[in-house]
Amino acid sequence: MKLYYMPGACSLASHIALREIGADFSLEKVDVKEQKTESGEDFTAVNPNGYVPALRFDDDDILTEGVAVLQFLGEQNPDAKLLPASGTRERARVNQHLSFIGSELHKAYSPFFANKLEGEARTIAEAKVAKRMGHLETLLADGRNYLTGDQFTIADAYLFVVANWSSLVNIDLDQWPNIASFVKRVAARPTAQAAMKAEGLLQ
Ligand SMILES: N[C@@H](CCC(=O)N[C@@H](CS)C(=O)NCC(=O)O)C(=O)O
Repeated sequence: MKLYYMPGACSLASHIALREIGADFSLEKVDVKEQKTESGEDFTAVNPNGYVPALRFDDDDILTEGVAVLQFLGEQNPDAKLLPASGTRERARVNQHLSFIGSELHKAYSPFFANKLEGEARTIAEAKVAKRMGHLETLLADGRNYLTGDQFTIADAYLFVVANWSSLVNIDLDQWPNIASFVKRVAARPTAQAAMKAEGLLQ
């Protein structure tokens, strides 16, 4: 398998999941502005939507959309316990978090990357992030290690990546101490360390 990624982007969640399951995979960095990969591939031929992540299988089939990639990796590797069994309430809960992070939280951070946000536009965008993060801060207030309890899941990999964007866009993560602790906890996982090193985010 090959993962198309941008350093620190949402593709980092898939990257961490690949390491959590012990997959045999390679990495290909993408320049989304140029729509070229580091080895010179035309990225529009990989993902016509032009964004990462994309996962290329050994038969050249390609899977896109981060949540679909994460779910596939979790489902194919039950021993890694990244995703509870299909049809259970626990699975529904992970799906709830994936959906919330993908459509509510990730997209609340997106405007900070797309535009130079200033004045009222920035205030409105910050308020939206704060509302979404506030929801997760309350959830984590009971001392649980991860979103659904003490088991790390694909939803945690995704939240880790998105919450980590805060410093890049000058949002103070420490205003949500439970999420800040969560981010440190996930960052300390050997898989997250290895993934961030491989993407050039850590020495
Ligand atoms: N719906 C997509 C969105 C992926 C996405 O937003 N990727 C960003 C990085 S986090 C990207 O590649 N943006 C570049 C672009 O859209 O041009 C998914 O969930 O996989």
